[in-house]
Amino acid sequence: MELMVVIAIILVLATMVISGVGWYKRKAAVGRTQVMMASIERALEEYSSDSGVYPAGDGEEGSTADLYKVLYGDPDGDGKSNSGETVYLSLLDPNLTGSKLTVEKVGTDYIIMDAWFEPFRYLRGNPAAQMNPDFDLWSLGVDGKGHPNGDAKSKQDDLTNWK
Ligand SMILES: [Ca+2]
Ligand SMILES: [Ca+2]
Repeated sequence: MELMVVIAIILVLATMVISGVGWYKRKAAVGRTQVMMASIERALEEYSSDSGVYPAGDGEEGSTADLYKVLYGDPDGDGKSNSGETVYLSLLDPNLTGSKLTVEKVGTDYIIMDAWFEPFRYLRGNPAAQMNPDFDLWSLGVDGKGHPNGDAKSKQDDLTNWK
């Protein structure tokens, strides 16, 4: 009987530790994604103050392809910044490993991923759909679903630049 109680206590403690670790990991991923978004936003502001425009984006999975090109100075998309181009965000180097930012080659494009390895979404050039006048940047969060087509619940964990 006593052994059963000890086992039960151990199981309860193990469950607490596991859910605590899960909570901590999730919190860390959220923080990492927020830091990435802040870096991208800052680089976009610098790019726009130099060039007078923001790159276009349709808010779909591949919508950070042009962000990568202009912010990393790689218009030909070969994974290396071109000489003479300004690098606004050197963390976008696709060859960097262990970086805070992850850039993945999808088809012929490099796209920017959040901490859950889901593509960031970027919308610019569609004022009717945009939440911000300049640009929308968001992560779908841990569930990989959300703005604009997901249901209300899927949007709750989204990380966005408009709220
Ligand atoms: Ca290049
Ligand atoms: Ca979500």
